[in-house]
Amino acid sequence: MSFTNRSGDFNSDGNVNFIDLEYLSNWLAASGGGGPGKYNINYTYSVDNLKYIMTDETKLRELTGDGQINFVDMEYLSNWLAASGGGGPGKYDQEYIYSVDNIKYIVRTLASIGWTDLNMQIPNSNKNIFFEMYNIPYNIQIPGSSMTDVSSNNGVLITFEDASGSNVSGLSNSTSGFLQHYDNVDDTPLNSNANHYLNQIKLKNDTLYQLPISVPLENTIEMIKSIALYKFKAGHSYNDVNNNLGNIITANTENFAVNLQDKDSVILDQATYKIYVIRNNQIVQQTLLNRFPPELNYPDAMLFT
Ligand SMILES: [Ca+2]
Ligand SMILES: [Ca+2]
Repeated sequence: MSFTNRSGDFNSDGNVNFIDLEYLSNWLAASGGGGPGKYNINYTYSVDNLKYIMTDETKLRELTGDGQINFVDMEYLSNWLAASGGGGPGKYDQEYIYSVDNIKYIVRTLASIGWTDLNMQIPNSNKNIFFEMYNIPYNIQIPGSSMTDVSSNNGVLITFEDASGSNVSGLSNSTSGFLQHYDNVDDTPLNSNANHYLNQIKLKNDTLYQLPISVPLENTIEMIKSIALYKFKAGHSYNDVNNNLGNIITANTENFAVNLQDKDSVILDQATYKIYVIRNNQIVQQTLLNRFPPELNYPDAMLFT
């Protein structure tokens, strides 16, 4: 099941409707009114003997902007349902005025994006490039940095300039690999032959890497719009269809403007802060990327922010 993160979706099925109102009502009754200290606990509602829970994730879907789920949210949801004509698809992200109190109500799509909601522009094409990356900081702890806690099993996504809307052009997957932890000999070159073009890229110990993923090309020549990590929220992962929410952390690639062709390989290397384009078994382009944020001058990070 794929879903979008929406305020008011208390039963986590992607839509907001009367089922959520009932779920919320029963959880409030079972938990004794909700609010602080009531999250992540399974409450059994004595009337129907079913279990109700609001997790940290669903807590983010509260409706009134106070960070808590309580009776005020139930009233808000009830009024939105009445004003919108029952909620459901097509009713989100627009304001409805409730005729009884003449106040506006809205159910919003939230910033969190489900991994399964990322759509590929053209999943199948006879043209493609390959993308891989190395030496991404592993599990670093820098307060305020979105790279904090980036670890293995997070995703990678690539978007070309001509991808439309929210589509992406390439995604890591379970066969071609989510981020993996390199925990081995420091400074191991991608190719041990000193004359090989990949010899200059060296794996640092205790870093993350992404093996080549195929990125389908729509046109003969493409340019990359963005390269990003997808960091799953705590308790979420790509292989849990009900819990795969995360945040997108984008690399600063404004220096990188290369026309890519069919069968090119693109390698992003955090250790050299470069992005390499390989064509016909040679490096045809290497671009030094901006680090983020430059004024902080982190020792290892930060191509991604
Ligand atoms: Ca729902
Ligand atoms: Ca609230």
